[in-house]
Amino acid sequence: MSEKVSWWSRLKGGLKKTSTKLEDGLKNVFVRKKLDQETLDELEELLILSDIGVETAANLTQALSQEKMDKDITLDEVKEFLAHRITDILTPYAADLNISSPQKPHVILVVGVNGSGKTTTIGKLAKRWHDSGYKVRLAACDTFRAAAVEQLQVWSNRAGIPISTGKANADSAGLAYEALQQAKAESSDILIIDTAGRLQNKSGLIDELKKLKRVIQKLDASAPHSVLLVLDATTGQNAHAQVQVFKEMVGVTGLIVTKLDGTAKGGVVVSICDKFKLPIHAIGVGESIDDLRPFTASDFARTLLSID
Ligand SMILES: Nc1nc2c(ncn2[C@@H]2O[C@H](COP(=O)(O)OP(=O)(O)OP(=O)(O)O)[C@@H](O)[C@H]2O)c(=O)[nH]1
Ligand SMILES: [Mg+2]
Repeated sequence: MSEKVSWWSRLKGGLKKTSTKLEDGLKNVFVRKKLDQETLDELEELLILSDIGVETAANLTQALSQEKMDKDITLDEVKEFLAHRITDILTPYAADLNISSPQKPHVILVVGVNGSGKTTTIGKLAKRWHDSGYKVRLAACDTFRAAAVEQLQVWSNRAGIPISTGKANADSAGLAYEALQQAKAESSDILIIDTAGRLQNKSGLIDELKKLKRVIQKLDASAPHSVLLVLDATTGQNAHAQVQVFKEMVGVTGLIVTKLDGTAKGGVVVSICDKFKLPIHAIGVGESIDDLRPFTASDFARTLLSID
């Protein structure tokens, strides 16, 4: 299989739950030939139920109404219309993570709630950057669970990437400091810091993240150069609350949305782009390393609408 074909099929497979729900819904809504108010209302409801977001759903429906009200319309035309509009919404936010900061290493702090996919995502990103010639170091600053360190160590050993670890319950800020010192000493290009999952409403844990930031800034005032928030798509609209809090508390620079394969709530990606205007650097559509992929607006929109 060519790279492009395999990526398509992985994306399609990964978004299947969301796209099937949307496609089935659209088939039920567009039973009349002419576009009328009832059909539009049903469409709006369907888009909201697909987690595309209340405001975004209203805007999309409004746009369709302006163009097609009382005119004949086919299911395929509706799908094309929505895919185009959604591509327009997503395009400004589909951006690879740029790691060409003048400061070396480029420090990436990875944050997110429990189990959102931080550690596995770090493993995948680290391997990819390592394979393309960057010198990478990992910092296992999730010191709450011994298993968390081991989990990152597995990725590090597999790919031959150096890792900084501390004892259980060690001070995570101190460990991050040491890791950055080490990364500077060995001229690493990238330092990726894994952190403990935390609920956005637990202020103690958020305070620790802030402390970690302050401490590494003693070595490099411009660090961290990226703060990646990893979001689990299966949480649907709750992901909005997560973005809001992490953005206020630690200044998120970009997002990674995982587990799109496990949910019919994949539309949440659209509402998050529309609302928070933050770049999405990658999406996860499965557990294997090839399932973490760059986020491309048109591919995502067309897959969502089941257009080949
Ligand atoms: N199906 C699916 N599973 C995923 C994806 N990304 C991560 N996972 C799984 O989600 C689970 C949790 O991932 P972790 O990387 O441990 O999450 P974490 O954010 O580090 O969790 P904590 O350290 O406990 O906060 C693992 O079993 C991963 O394999 C994805 O895109 N799709
Ligand atoms: Mg983890």
